[in-house]
This record gives sequence, C-alpha cells and structure tokens, in this order.
Amino acid sequence: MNKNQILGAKLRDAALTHAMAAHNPLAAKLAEQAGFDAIWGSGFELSASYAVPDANILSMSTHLEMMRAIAAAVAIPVIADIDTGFGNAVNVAWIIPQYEAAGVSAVVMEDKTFPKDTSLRADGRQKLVRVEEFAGKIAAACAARRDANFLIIARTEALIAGLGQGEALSRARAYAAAGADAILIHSRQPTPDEVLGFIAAWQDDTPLVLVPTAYPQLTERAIERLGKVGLVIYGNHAIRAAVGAMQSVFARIRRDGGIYNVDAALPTVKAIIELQGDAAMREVEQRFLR
Ligand code: SPV
Ligand code: MG
Repeated sequence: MNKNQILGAKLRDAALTHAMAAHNPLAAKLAEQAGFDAIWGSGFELSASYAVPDANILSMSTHLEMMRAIAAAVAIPVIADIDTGFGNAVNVAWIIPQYEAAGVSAVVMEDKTFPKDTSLRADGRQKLVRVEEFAGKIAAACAARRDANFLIIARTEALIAGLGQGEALSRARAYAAAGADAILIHSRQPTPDEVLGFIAAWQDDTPLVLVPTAYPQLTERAIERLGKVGLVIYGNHAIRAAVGAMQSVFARIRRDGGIYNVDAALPTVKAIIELQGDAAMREVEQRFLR
C-alpha cells in the first residue's frame, strides 16, 4: 500500500488515527519518532514559524514547498492544511495535483472566505462562503486528484462562526454529498459539548475529524468510544512546545550569563546530527566518495 492508501485505510478502520502538527521536516521527524500515524501540515504552525498571522499572509507556494520537504523527510502520510484552497474552485482544481505531486496524502480545506482568519482567535473574521460554492470546491478537488486514494477532507467552520448545529450539519452533509472523504468539524468552545452534539446528530457514514485544541479534556479514549471519529489532529503542539522550550532556555542563558547551566539539559549536538540524517550521508560517503 502507498501512503495515501495507508491513510485512507486508517481513517476508516475502528482505531483512532493520530496526526501531530509540524512546521518543518525536523518537527515532522520527531512526531514520527514519537509514534504518530500522520503529520498535520498546519497553516497555523507554518505561519507562526515565519512570525506572521495565520491569515493567508504566506503564499500557497511557501506552504506547498514545506509540505514537499516534510513528505520527503518522513515515511508516514502528510495531511496538508490548504486553508480555503487559496481561491475558488478553479484555484482548487489547479492546486490539488500540485499537492499530490509534493507527496502529501490528503488535504483539508475549510469553508471560510479567502483570505481567511485563524479559527481559534477570539473575535476573528469568521465569514463562510455559500454552501453551494464550497460544495463546488470539494467536487473540484475530488475531480482534480490523480490518485483516487488521495483524501479530500472538508472542514466546516460553521460552529467557529457561531452559526449553530443546524448550519454545521447541513453544510457537512452537503460536503459529504459532494465527495468529501471525511468531515472536519471545528470548534473553539472550551468544552467538547458543541462537538459532541454534532457527533451525536451525525448519521452519515463519512468519518469525522476533530482538532481538540480548545477542549483538550476530550481524551483519545473518549473520542474512540464515540465511534464516528476516524482522525484526531493535534493542531499546534509542535510550535507551542518549541516556543516554550526556546523561551525557557534563552531566558536561562541571559540570567546565568552563559550556557553552563542549560548545556546538560539540552539534547546533545550528536543527537541533532543524527536527526539531520548523518548516518545515511556517511554510507554514501563510504560507497562513493573517491
Ligand atoms: C492549523 O493548525 O493551521 C489549523 C487548526 O487549521 S486551527 O489552528 O485550530 O484552526
Ligand atoms: Mg489552519
């Protein structure tokens, strides 16, 4: 099975699939080593790593090239966050083969207007396109893929936009009918109640995807018991871990007036060299450097 087939099979089987966010190949490698099933090619994380808002400030090609680099660095599938699809159905039809060629196995596209605003910010600009327009974008994505196993995941932001369960459900049904392989239902409520209400009302066979950043108390075991959720995405924990670690080490070095205290607590230089793929390079060196 290729990576696309593996991800599709995992999405549909009984066990919950776990994706960890990454903003570069090193973060993706660490997530793979930790045992995650897939990488979430997060727009939020990539934007943060460039110190710009997650609001379509970065270009599609910046995101695409990072997805290519990540997919080349790991053996597990990559799920690319293509925001709103960088335009209308015509843009979507154009970019899907490019993401496929970059080696990713799935895209998640959300039903907000372009340019988007990030979902988890209080008082963000959360405006949705018409349901027909977004169903057309999903259908365009499905028609544009070369490999039928490449997954198109539709994400509705109806709850994020405060439009209620009825709107979220009718949008999700329309996107599933348009061919979406899964539905990501997003919420930024501090409890899982809103999402649980949606899941209880969801009678379609299309699997659901959750990003429980705002309601972290919902455990994997509890999600598994719900039965209808195929994939959980941890949306921003790589960049938050990196920011926290850097802040604390940088502050300590300034406080101490040197690196003598932090050195022993940090991963060794040797460990970083290993993560860089040094072993593979030495093998090539041995065989071919004459
Ligand atoms: C991302 O990680 O870019 C996402 C998830 O889209 S969230 O930030 O929660 O909207
Ligand atoms: Mg995003």
